[in-house]
Amino acid sequence: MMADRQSVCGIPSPRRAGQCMLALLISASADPATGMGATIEARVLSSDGPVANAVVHATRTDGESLPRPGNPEAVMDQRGREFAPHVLPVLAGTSVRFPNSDDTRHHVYSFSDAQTFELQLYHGETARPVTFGQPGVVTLGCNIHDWMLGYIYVLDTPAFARTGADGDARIKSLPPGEYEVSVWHPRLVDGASPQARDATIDESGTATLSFEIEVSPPRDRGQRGFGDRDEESLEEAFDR
Ligand SMILES: [Cu+2]
Repeated sequence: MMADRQSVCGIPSPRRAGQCMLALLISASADPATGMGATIEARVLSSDGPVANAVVHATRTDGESLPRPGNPEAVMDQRGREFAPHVLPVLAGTSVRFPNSDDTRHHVYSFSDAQTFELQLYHGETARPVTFGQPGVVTLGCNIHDWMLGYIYVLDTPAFARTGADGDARIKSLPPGEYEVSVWHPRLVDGASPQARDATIDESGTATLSFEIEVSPPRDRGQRGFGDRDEESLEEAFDR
């Protein structure tokens, strides 16, 4: 084994071969665009277990700024008559496309203060992109399918990730430094927001955090509205 390492690295000393392996591991974990390899790993739990669709977000507390993408873009799909993903975190200024992957038309709207908009009945890729400039929660609905419910969480930091079904989220490619990490979820019980946590990450390091939050039970499709409206008549009414 050692002979293989030496031949890969081209360095005869066993000690230096070890250093070479370490250097390879660090460069492999660093983001090629930023060269930064630090990570915040967060696990979000409730009393019922792992919480999916929570947004873990971080800001720097050491006075340094985080690199921001030039023209951020994101996608909120409509698939199986649901928004996909259910929760989409974006940096303020992000242009979001709303493709419709279903064979029925959708009519997407939001009355939220952070971004009021409407995309009238459409198929496929024809809806205009919407730019979300103001941090806050944007709640999405569909005029045809009352149960369709989605969220765009607009942040003023580029450092964020959404939890999967396992309740885990990873914010990757961060510069080392000091951070404050918080969690948001659309069904957070009022007043039950978790305390923000401080995290210090050194070069190519990982900070691991765990959050306990309290969320209200999800509503199923039948509870989210009056069910499937008369699609044909509504489509005709809106189809102008
Ligand atoms: Cu719809």
